[in-house]
Amino acid sequence: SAVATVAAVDLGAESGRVVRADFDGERLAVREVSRFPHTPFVVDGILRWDLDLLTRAITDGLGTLAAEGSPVASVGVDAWGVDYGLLAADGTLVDLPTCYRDPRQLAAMDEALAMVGRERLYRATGVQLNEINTVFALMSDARTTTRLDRAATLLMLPDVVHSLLAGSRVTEATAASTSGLYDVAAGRWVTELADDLGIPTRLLPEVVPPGTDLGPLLGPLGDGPLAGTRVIAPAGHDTASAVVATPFPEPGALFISSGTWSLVGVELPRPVVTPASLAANLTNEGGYAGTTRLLRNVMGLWLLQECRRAWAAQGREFSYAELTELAGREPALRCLVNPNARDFLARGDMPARVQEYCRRTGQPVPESPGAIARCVVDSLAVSYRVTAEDIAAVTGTAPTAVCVTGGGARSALLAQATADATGLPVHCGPVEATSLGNAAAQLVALGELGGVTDTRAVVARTADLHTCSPRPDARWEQAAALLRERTQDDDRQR
Ligand code: LRH
Repeated sequence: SAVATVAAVDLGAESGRVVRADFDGERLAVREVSRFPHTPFVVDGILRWDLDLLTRAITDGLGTLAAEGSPVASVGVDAWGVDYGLLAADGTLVDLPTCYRDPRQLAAMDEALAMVGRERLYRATGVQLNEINTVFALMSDARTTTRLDRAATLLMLPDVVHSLLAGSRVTEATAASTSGLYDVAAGRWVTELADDLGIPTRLLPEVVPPGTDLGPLLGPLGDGPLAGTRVIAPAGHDTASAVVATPFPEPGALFISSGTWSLVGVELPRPVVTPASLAANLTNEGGYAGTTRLLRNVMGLWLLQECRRAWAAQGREFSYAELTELAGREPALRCLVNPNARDFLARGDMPARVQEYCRRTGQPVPESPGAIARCVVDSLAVSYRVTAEDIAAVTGTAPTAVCVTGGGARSALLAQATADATGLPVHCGPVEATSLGNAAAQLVALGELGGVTDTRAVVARTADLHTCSPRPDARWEQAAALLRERTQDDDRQR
């Protein structure tokens, strides 16, 4: 049968990629056309993303795809949440987008808490209190820079790229939902909150649902080999795209979108904003087709990414496969860190910080890279268990299985630890869920796929999936109790 081809651009914190997706009515196949690593750097005292490199690499990748000769029906961009670009009236960026790991956001969050309180921030948006949220970056912009004065509109990062591709000036709803300034239930910016925090509401753009056609691809590619290609917004938040392509072999399963972050949650018809969800600090992010993703951001593979970077700087290069191999030879559960402690948020010497955390909390200090990686893997698995318990308490329904997607689904060690810690079967894959979900939203908009149920059936048919069974071991339950205590201590120090 005829094949529809679309391009999914997926921007991650470590690297971006342009992916070709082909749907033949039966199977959805994705293939990476190009991949481009990138690193944030400091400009004018703030950590920023290298958007010039990213846009050049995206255009080059689309050029490579065009050269393959098949017509490309559409292109769509997803990226990590919370970060944004500021556009001047002529559509150009006023400066490079800032990075949520800049320490300026910690101080801004503390100020916001003092000004309006945690409960108001949560009730207005359903979004967990997290120093990475857009609202705190914008507060810092307003108080310590003049960048907002030069801007006419704010767009979330995927839509900054869409604006460069199609000249659009709107932002997509799932991306907006990560900002901490958007009410997912009501589908509107919470302008009263923005006003009270000193954030100019004139910057907040029109919000459109995933699947919106943003116009024809402009520029030399649109005028040339990609004439006729549309720009279609997918679920712009990468995690939302990953959930679209999570197969969910049983209803009510917990998803873990596992990359730089581990996003651990469930898909629900509507937000849950209650005293219990506030106390558990679970977030309600916008999902595809009006769903809600009730989840927690767990710091994720970031800890291992930064460990690798630190070791590489000392001339010791480890692949993820080598690291998990070394970690697998270490005994489980010797020491545990709270991955979400502020200690681990910023870039830096992560092995030393993991060791320091263990020392400070009176645990055995892991010395070798294998022991440190083991500590990280166990700590993530225990965090997943705690999150699963919190979600069950808040929704009244205990998950019966876990679906892990993204790069983290490659790690058999992490999958086994997750199964053991949660006591649940863990379904692994697809690794490419984000790109698949991005492509699927475009294909639904083009009328090639029926919707999310259809998408998940296609993904289950196409992808290489496997299941990991839990092994009973009471130590994980004790570890979960311990992690809860440490998390309370860490939060008290905030
Ligand atoms: C994962 C992610 C996550 C958070 C973070 C900033 O890539 O999008 O959901 O929002 O990045």
